[in-house]
Amino acid sequence: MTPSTDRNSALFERARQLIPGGVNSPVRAFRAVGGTPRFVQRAQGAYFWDANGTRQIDYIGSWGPMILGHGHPRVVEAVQRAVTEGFSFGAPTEREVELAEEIVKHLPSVEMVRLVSSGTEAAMSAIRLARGATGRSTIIKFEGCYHGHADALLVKAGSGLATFGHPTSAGVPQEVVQHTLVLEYNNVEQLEAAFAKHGADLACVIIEPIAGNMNFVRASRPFMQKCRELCTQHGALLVFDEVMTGFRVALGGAQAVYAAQLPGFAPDITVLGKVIGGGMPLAAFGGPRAIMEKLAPLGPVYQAGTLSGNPVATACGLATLQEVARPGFYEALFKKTSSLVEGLKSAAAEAGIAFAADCEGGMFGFFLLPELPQNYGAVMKSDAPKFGKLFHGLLDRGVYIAPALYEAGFVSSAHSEQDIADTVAAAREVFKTLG
Ligand code: KE4
Repeated sequence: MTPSTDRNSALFERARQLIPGGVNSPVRAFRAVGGTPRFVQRAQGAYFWDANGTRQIDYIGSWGPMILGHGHPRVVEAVQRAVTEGFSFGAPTEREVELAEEIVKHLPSVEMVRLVSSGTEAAMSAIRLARGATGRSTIIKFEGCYHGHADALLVKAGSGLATFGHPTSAGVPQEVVQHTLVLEYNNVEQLEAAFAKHGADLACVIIEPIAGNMNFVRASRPFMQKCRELCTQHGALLVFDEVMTGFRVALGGAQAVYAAQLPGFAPDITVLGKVIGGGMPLAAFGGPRAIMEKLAPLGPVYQAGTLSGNPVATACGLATLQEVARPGFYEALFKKTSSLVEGLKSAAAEAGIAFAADCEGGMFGFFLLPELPQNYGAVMKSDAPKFGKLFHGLLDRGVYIAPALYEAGFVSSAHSEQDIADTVAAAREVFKTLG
């Protein structure tokens, strides 16, 4: 296909005249891997077709929301019905209550929930709530974890251990991030040192329990246990950012995975998004009643949103959660995800490629590294050019993975065993070219 006949290139050229970078979210621009982003024309089940009509097996699924695949009939029907009843009211609806009931039903740590429109908004509001509930300002986040683009969370590690962070973005004043401590993920000693020094000022620790923004890095059990213990000991709140893992790695999210390893484990505040909206703009944050009742209009912590609990988005999210709650859903999903990961591992081994991978529920990650990295520094030792070749080799064979080595992958219930087999076969061919 020549650039002149490639509709993706033509659309990208048009888009770049009007939209910064030609995209409405930076990772979509393929800047980490080069090449032309695929403009999606339509999607169905496990696939999408780009502007040239080329089919891709979709392992991004809108970065996590499309756990049922694209265009699940029951979700489409629920959305179609909802739009005939009205797009938005700025007033309460029964369906918001039904969605809140569905979320609370599956997350024992969440007694109340507030619906918002994006993961960024949910994480930003959760931080404000933690600060309001504790009367403290300092927060801890971890290098490599992403919690959306609220100013206080766009922070990279300062030099040395447990120092206050520096903005990762222009336009974020140092004063805004002066209360944000950035630590190394899975570093127990650093966490203990930070609490020893700042414990009395700490409002919360916010963490991705399985860090999908480092591709796929689990918090170790000792590290997670220490996060919980130190927060409890110092009166800080443990905020689980489950925007990606919520209803994705298990019906009860990553907190259910950790509770199985650490009896009685629970975070204080949970941030949700992606799957709970089923692909529509919907996110949430929740926790115990005593904390959530600090929120306006009951309490002093202000938070609001014109489209919060939008009736069409809640229809999409509710239909999605009702489907994933069906018995056996996650067992069947995990069977496919682990079959993909094991297939990729064996294909890489056959080609003699350093390859490490992990998965939980419908989420997976892999690294062109000999072993699974435990923190951001280790992840970034990956061979970026080699990843770019792998990405484009798969793309040319109709397999669409994340265009960045620090992003996770997602399997939906619509992916068939044949799709998994075709993906592994494509990877087997590409791995041979990476030697
Ligand atoms: P949104 O504001 O993009 O809805 O959610 C922010 C967010 C918060 N927390 C976690 C753990 C997240 O992964 C995200 C957003 N994830 C990225 C993908 N890594 C969305 C893709 C994008 O930025 O375009």
